Amino acid sequence: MITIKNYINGELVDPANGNYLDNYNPADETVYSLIPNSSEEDLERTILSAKKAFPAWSQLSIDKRSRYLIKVADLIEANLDKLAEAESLDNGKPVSLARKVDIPRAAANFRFFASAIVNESTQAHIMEGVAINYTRRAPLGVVACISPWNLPLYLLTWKIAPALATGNCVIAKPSEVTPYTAFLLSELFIEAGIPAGVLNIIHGKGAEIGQKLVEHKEIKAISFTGGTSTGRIIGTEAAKQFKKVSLELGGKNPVLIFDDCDLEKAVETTVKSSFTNQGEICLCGSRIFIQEAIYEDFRSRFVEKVKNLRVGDPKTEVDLGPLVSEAHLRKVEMYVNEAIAQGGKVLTGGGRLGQAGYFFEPTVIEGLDEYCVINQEEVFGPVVTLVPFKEEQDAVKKANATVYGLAAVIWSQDVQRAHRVAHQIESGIVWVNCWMLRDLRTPFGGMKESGVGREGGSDALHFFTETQNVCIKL
Ligand code: TXE
Repeated sequence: MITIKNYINGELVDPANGNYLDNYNPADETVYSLIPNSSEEDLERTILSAKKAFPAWSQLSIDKRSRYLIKVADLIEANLDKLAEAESLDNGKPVSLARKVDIPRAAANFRFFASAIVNESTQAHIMEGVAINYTRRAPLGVVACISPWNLPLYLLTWKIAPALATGNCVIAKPSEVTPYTAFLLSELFIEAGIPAGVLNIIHGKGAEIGQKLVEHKEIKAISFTGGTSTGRIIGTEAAKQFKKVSLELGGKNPVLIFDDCDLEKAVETTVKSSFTNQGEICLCGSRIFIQEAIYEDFRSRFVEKVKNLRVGDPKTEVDLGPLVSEAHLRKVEMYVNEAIAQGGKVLTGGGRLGQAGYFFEPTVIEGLDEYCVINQEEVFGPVVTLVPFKEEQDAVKKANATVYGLAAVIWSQDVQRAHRVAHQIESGIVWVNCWMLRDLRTPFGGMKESGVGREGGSDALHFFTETQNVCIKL
């Protein structure tokens, strides 16, 4: 049994109250580790430790801060196998995926922001013969980074890296469903010699210790990724104290397949955009809209490929592992049953697989319009729907018929059409003839109920700093 600890003031410590929560292996439903069920006493210790570390860390030269972050990136890379296995054990994703995507990206997050601060410049506004204005960016102080369970280390580091790079001290709250790689990251921070208190990681329940963290008056900003309903609670709390807040929330992403697309590529990539990480990525396409002329052709090729996906033990060569938790399995089952009750026809999949472990079949449903429950609410699992459309405006209308607006995919060989449609889609990210192609400099985030603000590149550097203009009379 592994006992996960909090990381406070440079040390791995037990929760003050001695209480722990069970942590499950989703592949076999056994409890394999214990997580601190932290209390306000632990939170106060993290706040004190971060406040104490802030003056020295924020005044350290950019070059030195950058070198510290590069050390962390190097250590993540050196521990690739261990971290990938831990991520798979905790979350259920195939080890091969964690090794290829999650862990390399966690290292890339540190490397990217270590380099971004060295290359960042600020503005000057010259009033000829009168005055010079220059803009500086100052770190905020102690900030909170709250991350979800679907890409545990990848998304935690996506927040921590820019926050630390810009000179803030961080209190991170990983998901209680997948705390393991955050714990291993704290060990790497100790090994890298990062000054005590610069990063603190507190484990425990979102609605309890997470909520207390958000409410704490010493927290100057909150960067959150998770469900839309939690985002609403956090946004409301942040507004009361005028805290800066960045919210990356759910999605109900449309994939638009036009009849002039490269069908083979569209089918192949849409299988990935539907089922990678068991469909538990906020960027996964879950509503597939297909132009009428190619609907049947797309459907038969797509369903055939989906039937060939391998679901099973994530330690072996599979395409999908189990869903993250029993509660999540129940939620996915509920949505599929609801879709069937509303008249949906299951083309493949549709249910739980096996007796032990939270495995769910890759599922394709047709026969429902864009307004039914499964096309409105985020399922966040291996379930997609197929819906035909007539022409461009019909596709745009159907794609936008949701409260979400995170990502969209357009498949078409017509460049003019791709631009025209992209500009009408209400989503923060549009991919044309590709999916999940990420340049860390680009703005990342959603419109409508998919979030507030953007992460990535200079947006993240700006979020974690306060802008000050200094005007000097000549
Ligand atoms: O996320 P929560 P859950 C969606 C997906 C999923 C649903 C619920 O549809 O089924 O959200 O997932 C912490 N104050 N996404 O319940 O609760 C919590 O401890 C402060 C989309 O697991 O939003 C965890 O660290 N913190 C998504 C984090 O918030 C709180 C990724 C996210 O948990 C808190 C995951 C509170 N009151 C789920 N309540 C995406 N956008 O990628 C919870 N937390």
